[in-house]
Amino acid sequence: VFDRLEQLPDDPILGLNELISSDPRSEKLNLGVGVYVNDDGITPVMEAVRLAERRIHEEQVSKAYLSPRGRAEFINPLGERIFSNDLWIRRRDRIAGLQTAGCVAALRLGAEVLGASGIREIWVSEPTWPIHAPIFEAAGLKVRRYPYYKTGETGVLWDDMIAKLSGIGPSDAVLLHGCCHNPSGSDLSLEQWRMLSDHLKKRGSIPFIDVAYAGLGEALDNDLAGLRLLTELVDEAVVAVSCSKSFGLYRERTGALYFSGGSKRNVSAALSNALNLARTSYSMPPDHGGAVVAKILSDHELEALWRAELKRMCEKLNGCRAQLAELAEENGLNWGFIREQKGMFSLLPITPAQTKKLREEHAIYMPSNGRINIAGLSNAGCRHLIHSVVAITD
Ligand code: PLP
Ligand code: TYF
Repeated sequence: VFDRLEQLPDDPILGLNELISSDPRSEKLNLGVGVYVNDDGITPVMEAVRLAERRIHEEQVSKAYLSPRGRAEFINPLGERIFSNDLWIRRRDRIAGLQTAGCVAALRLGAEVLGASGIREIWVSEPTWPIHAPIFEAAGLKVRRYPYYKTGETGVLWDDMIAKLSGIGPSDAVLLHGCCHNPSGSDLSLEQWRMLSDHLKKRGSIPFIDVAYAGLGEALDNDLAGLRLLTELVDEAVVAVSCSKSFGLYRERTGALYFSGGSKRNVSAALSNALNLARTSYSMPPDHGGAVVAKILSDHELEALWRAELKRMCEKLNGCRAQLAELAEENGLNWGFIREQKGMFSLLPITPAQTKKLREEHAIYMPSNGRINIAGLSNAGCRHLIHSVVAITD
């Protein structure tokens, strides 16, 4: 049976880790997979998470099944933090969510529910995270692309984007990055979120928002302002949330999927479809990450600690951005856009052949589109990157 199968390619980003660990060069620089790293080059367990885990370890008396929906103590407080207290309360009966195995499962379940609702096509930004298209295609949706960002620039291609989306209709969904666009780091302005919301409403198309970096752009509330405005303005929206970066829970697979809609009946129907899919694929989400987030968000001190740690991570990213842009400019590279962009990633204006050269000749690892993980840059790393780019382009 298995001889009828084709060998499929590895994950285009996660695969880099293996290459890097087998590289013996001491100067190697890992700018590949999007995980936060601190100044010591490690991806730490956040202190708030460690404390929450300790309490869970002491208090937990059972590992019995939960439900396909996961923990309400996770879904509700997380929803409140994402959509804001105010919106969450006002929309109490019109937003429904479930806990998922990371944002990836939320994206997949959301796409399946959209497909079951008659959505045929989903529009994604060009460029976008390379896993988006395969997830949506696996759910049976046709993936279309709207222009979004041109490498080397600061802002987004707003006019081209909205022109491309001029013909969308009720069988189209539009994928948006909530903040810290992956891979470009360029986000819509609040005014653009407003205009896009009007456009989507007029065309009867539903937005699907992927929120994977909340708190890592400017600050939690600023980063979520566009999503909140859109939720307020459009009739219906689907929102996939990741706790991988914002809580550092990557491998615990912690995320959530929310449906926001015009009526209690409709969001309940959407939720029931997602729950049915969960039940028939993995039954229920892994508990631990959700238990940790629930513990943090139910305790003022733990939440304050988490918010402070998140703020420090955000400040570090913005510090690295400023430092890299400055050093680049000193060396004649026009990389000021890196200073203006947000979150974990920016795209370097270099070719795939040059990324290969950086890897082979200078032990600098990044995906072939030139995306760099900003967090991976120490002082020395910035210098190594800039000098290497100058060396291969001279
Ligand atoms: N969406 C985007 C835009 C991402 O960059 C990532 C990467 O982690 C994910 C979703 C996946 O998140 P999770 O680890 O929660 O599945
Ligand atoms: O873009 C990134 O690097 C992160 C991590 O299948 C990631 O989003 C990459 C690939 C993948 C899952 C997570």
